[in-house]
Amino acid sequence: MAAKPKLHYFDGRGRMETIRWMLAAAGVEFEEKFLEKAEDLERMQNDGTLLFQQVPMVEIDGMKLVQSRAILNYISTKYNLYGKDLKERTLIDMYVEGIADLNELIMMYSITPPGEKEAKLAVIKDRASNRYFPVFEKILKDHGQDFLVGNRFSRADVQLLEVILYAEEVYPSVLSKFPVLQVFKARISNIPTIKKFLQPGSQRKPAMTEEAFEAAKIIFKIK
Ligand code: GSN
Repeated sequence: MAAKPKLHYFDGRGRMETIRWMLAAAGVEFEEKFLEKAEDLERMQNDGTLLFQQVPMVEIDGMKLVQSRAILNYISTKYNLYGKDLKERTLIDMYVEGIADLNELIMMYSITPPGEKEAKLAVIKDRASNRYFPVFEKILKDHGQDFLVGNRFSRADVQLLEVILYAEEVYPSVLSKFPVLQVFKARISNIPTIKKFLQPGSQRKPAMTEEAFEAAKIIFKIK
């Protein structure tokens, strides 16, 4: 049996969390090695393990993969979560890049100083309600299928559910005007692999706390 993928990152969401989601959705067990101090990252930077001296890094199938998007592309392709042909794959790419832009806004919000949070939250509310979620509501409504692309479960469904949950953490009523997305959320949350990942005790990470951010700042030497 092939070794389990091994994820190298700090013990928080950041740029690894979507990778955790994707492996979990695919039903793949994985191990994690958490960076705890600056020296843990320095060691990997000095021994040539990290192509660009950065994590996330995932050991999988004899490779040491870096760059979170490349890692997600590999996992999604390997586990048939990336469409049946080039056109479906490109649709999925467009959808997940939009989702990633919203995800990035929410990730940066979580590490924004208190005085600037209100303005950032207003941008998230506007983008979620007026730019991103209307698009996915319409796609699902227009084709009437259970999944975003090709009538089949894909990474786009996984990543949309992930960002819906993050958006709800900062803006609980965000789906109130999107009935189709409410049904989509319930449906994707009930897929057995995802249902398991959503349960307490899984490898899913909680929202970034002040404490976790302070720890990450030390590891990554962020001023
Ligand atoms: O998506 C990616 O994996 C890369 N384009 C960015 C990875 C990155 O910024 N990694 C940071 C850790 S916090 N990431 O979200 C990192 O390893 N910083 C250490 C450094 O020396 O740059």
